[in-house]
Amino acid sequence: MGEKSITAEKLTELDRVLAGCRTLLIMIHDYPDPDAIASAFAFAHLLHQRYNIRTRIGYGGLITRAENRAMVQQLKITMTHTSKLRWKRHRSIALLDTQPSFGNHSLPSDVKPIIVIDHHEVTDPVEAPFVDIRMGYGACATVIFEYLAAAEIDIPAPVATAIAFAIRTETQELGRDARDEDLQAYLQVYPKANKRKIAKIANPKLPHSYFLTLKTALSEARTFRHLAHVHLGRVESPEIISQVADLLLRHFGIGWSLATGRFNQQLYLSLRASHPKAHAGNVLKKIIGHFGTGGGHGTMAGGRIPFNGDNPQQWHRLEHLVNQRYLRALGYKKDSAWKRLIE
Ligand SMILES: [Mn+2]
Repeated sequence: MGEKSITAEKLTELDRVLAGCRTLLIMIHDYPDPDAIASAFAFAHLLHQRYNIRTRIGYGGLITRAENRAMVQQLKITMTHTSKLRWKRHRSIALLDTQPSFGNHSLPSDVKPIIVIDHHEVTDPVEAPFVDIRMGYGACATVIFEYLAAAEIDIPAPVATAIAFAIRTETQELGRDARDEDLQAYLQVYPKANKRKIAKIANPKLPHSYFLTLKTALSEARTFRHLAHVHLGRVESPEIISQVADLLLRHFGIGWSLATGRFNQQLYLSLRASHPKAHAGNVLKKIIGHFGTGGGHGTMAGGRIPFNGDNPQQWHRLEHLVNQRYLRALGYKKDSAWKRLIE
């Protein structure tokens, strides 16, 4: 229950930081997932109800994953792409579900947020007038829920639905990197959530490209002992990469999975681990090193390596290097022999 009073204290601090504020831009990470989208949607509700602040939700990248598109459509969540934002017009900015140093958002480096709320491990100190980072929370949406609860604000069905779906997906039904706070938040929003909409959001029609990527994933995946990896090559959107990493991890006997994809002159990486204390964020940092940026939690992490390779061989070399560093990060010889998952 100690966490509840922390939120109450933070709410008082938020009151001070937002005094006199009339409009605010809520930024989330690129290729936003349900947790980022729900966090922004719920935070907008808090800011409107408690401070009468008008908000806009900004994001970079694309929203191509069918589930995420369905979420935005079903819950009528209005979001603005960064290409349509003029930074000078937004004096107050909140950054949610990520941190300024992470490199996975489109906030220009000279634009400083006044609020940062997140649940990923802190790797670089976060400087902002208001910072609330709850490492160990399964979902950022849980943190925002606690603010709504502490402020005793009614949660309407669309917001409850968004939070419920976010917690569910981000923690794989409350089983992955989730703690009691996530469960408590889920139990409180679930009765108010629209179950028919959750079903529609969770099971949308999938585009043909999804099945093409799955084919590549299955035929190109390699394993060594309890490690699996696949390089998907060029992808239509980075969102598919984490889905493939999740899928490979489900293979019997696999404890670590790494999926990569080439997109926009960057190699995107998604790392997953079965063991709850695997420190996937640290392992991914070892793999990426100074080549790029990344972050994560206990069993999941993501990052990217900027790369200007213009021929396939250069990309292959980078992917090969990633394999070696993956093996080394987990204590194996860098030239261990990978085998095809499916011959
Ligand atoms: Mn999150």
